[in-house]
Amino acid sequence: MKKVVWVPLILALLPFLSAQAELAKDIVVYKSPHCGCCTKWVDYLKGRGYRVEAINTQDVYAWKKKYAVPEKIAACHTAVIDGYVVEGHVTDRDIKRLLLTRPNIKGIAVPGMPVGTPGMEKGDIREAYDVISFDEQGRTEVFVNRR
Ligand SMILES: [Cu+2]
Repeated sequence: MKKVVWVPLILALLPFLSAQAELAKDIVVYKSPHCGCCTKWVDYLKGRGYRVEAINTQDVYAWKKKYAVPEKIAACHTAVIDGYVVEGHVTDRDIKRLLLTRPNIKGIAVPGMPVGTPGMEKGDIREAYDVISFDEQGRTEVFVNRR
């Protein structure tokens, strides 16, 4: 069977798998000490059971460079979990999707700061956005779209 067939199957099973699979919960977040939305995202993760080590830095771009986050999709904070880079206001759901499917990529990013993402709440407003995956060479692809 072609590999591609398995992807929808895995995604369909995601809610059941995530109840059982031991997904990583330790996450390191690099952020500016002055970034309010970053702190809100950290609180969101803690609320979802993640053990967060938040590291304040004056030079977030040094960490983005270290973790190969392409400039064009860079956001505010950069996080590392289970060998993957998570850039910006990514949801718990998409972190789980990443850790369960384990694609051959460097990480995922939510570029910009879409309103309605965790840490960017504004009433009931939900902006549509794409979660972008990137590899070590800076190649990007749509990981999933959120509408
Ligand atoms: Cu932000």
